[in-house]
Amino acid sequence: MRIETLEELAERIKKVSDVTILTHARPDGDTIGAGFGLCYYLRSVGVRANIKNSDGFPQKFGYLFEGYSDMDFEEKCVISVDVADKKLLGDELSGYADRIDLCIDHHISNRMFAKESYVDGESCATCLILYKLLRIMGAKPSRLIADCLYTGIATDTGCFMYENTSPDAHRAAADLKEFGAKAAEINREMFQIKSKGRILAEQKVIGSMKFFGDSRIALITITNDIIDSYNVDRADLDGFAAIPLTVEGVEIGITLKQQADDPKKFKASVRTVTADASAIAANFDGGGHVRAAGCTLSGTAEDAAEAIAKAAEKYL
Ligand SMILES: [Mn+2]
Repeated sequence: MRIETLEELAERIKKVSDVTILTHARPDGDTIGAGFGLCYYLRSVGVRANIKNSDGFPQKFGYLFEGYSDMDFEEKCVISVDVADKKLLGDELSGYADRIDLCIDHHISNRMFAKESYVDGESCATCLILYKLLRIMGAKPSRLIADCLYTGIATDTGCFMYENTSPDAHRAAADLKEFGAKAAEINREMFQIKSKGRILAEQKVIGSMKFFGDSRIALITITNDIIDSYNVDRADLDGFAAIPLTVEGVEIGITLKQQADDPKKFKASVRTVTADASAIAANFDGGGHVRAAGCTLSGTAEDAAEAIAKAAEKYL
């Protein structure tokens, strides 16, 4: 069943007890911020609540859970936050897949797997939904809750740079700063700090940059060699795809990633300023969104680069 309004959601939240909160696998700032934010709020009003994740919570977000420990109770209610599909719960939490009571999410693609769902596809972050919910409920976020919610809004909007950054997101962030969110510290932690290995890997990858189409196409290659020599987490390579488009005058950015199980295969991420990225990817049976898409190419790194650059030139 769909919960249509924040007021209805507030009524629903007022009735919960002994809650387990589920977050999605390979957790990001939004699912972590929403999960801990909701958990701390419920505890603050005397509701027992715990939070779970299949992969554990990365230490990068440690400032949100330093003092956290699980409570002892038998759960009566299961709530998922920022989870668009029950598959995204991951292996460890898969046993919960068919017994989620309430889902709070902002993915328009939400599969409506829970008994009741509040999904606002217009909201840039689940944390923004939670912020509005708490205000409707008359709650004044603690400093820690403000940090949680700020983290989710900042990370899902790329530090307020993506197109999804609504006026509401800025207003919520301003309010959360007044409630004590340490925005500058969080932004530094989330958007500026990188591991030494990551920076050295980026240096190598940037060194691989090639230009095509009168320098309007830039292409970088992440090889297995680079990943292995700098001990970079394969799951954590997403930011690389943004690098080619940071070059002035570049309109199509392509990132090739060599596959661990088959060095003759490269996954390509295509990012564009105005061209149709999904159309470029479709040349190689791939697809995606208008500004971000992907496909897979075979051969050597040079073959893959030549092939996709040649295809991309037609879209300049
Ligand atoms: Mn999110």
